[in-house]
Amino acid sequence: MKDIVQQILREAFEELDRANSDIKAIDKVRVKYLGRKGRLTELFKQLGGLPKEKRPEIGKVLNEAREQLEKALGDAIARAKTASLEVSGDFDITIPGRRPLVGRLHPITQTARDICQIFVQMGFEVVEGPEVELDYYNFEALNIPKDHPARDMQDTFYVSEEVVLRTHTSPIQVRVMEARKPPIQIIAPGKAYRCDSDMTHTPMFHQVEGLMVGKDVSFADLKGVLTLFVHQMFGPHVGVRFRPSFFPFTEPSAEVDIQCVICGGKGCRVCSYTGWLEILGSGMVDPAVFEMVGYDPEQVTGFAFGMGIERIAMLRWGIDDLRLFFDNDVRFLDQFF
Ligand code: 2U9
Repeated sequence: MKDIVQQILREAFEELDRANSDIKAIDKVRVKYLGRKGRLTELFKQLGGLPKEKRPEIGKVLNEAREQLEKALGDAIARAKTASLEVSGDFDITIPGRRPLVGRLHPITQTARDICQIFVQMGFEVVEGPEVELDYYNFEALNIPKDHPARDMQDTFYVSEEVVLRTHTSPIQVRVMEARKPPIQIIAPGKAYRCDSDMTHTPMFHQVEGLMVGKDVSFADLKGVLTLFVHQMFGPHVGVRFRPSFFPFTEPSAEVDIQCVICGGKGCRVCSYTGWLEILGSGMVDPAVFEMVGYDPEQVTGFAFGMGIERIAMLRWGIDDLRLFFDNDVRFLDQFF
C-alpha cells in the first residue's frame, strides 16, 4: 500500500509540473487526486478494509501524502496567479512601493514655534488672543492717538467703528496686563492684518511679540534677552546691533539688526550692501501704556518687542519671495521638516 501511495504521489507531482502556470490544469490535478472520487481519496476509503493493526501506519502515510499534495497545489496556484498578472501587465512587481504622503508643519508655523521655544526657555509664557479686536485694545490702550497714521483706513481693516482686525498682536499683551499684576513675562504669537499688498507685504501676516514687566526691568535686560534670542535663532557668532527708533507704545525704542546671514556682513544684494539686516523692533514700555492698564509707572518698568515671522523665516532659509509662504505649493512646503 505504501508503494502505491508513493507511486500515485509521484504521478500527481509530474502532472502538476506539466500544468505549469495553467490554473485550470492545476485544478484538474486536484480533482483527479483529491476530489470526491480522486485516486488518493479512494485509498482513504479502503482504509476500513485493512487489518486493524495496519490502519494507523497506512493512515499516517496517506495523510502525509495528502498534505504534501495540498501544499504543492496551493503553491502552484499562487505562482500561476502572479504569473498571469505579470503577463497581463496589470501588476509589475518590480516597481518600488509608493512613498506615503506625510504632512509637515508649514515653515511659518515651524518658525513661530521655534521662536516661542527660545523665549519659553528664558521663562516666557505663550499667550494667544482674538484676531477680531476692539479698537481700544489695538490702538487706544497702546498710546496710538486717533490721528496716528497707523489708524489710517488704508492700513486697518475696520469691521465697525469700534471693531478692527488686529494690526499687530500687541492687544494680547494689553489684555494680559489688564487681567494680571506684574511680574509678567509673556510671548504672543499670531496672525495680524493690514490693508496692504505688494511684493513685500500681504494683508495677513504673522508676528511674535513679547513683553516683560516687573520691578527694575531695564534696557540692559532688553538687550540681554534679545541678544540671546538672536544667538539661539541664527547662531552664537552672529553680530547684533541696537539702533534708535520710534514706536508710539515704547520709549526709548530700538530696532535690532543682525549681521547679514547671507554675506556674513561683507555686503550683498539682500542687505543692500550694508552688511546688516533689520529683524525686530523693541523698546521700554511707554509709561502712558502702563497708566492705561492701571499700573503705576513709578513702580514698574518693562520692555516689549515685536517681529514679523515671515521675515525671520525668509532669512533663516534664504527665501527671496514672500508669496511662496501663501501659495502652499507642496513642492515648496515639502522642503521644510
Ligand atoms: C505692549 C507694549 C508694547 C511691541 C513692539 C515693535 C516694537 C515692532 C514690528 C516688528 C515688525 C511689527 O511685524 S512688524 O511689522 N514691531 O517693531 N513691537 S515694540 O510693543 C508693545 C506691545 C505691547 C503692551
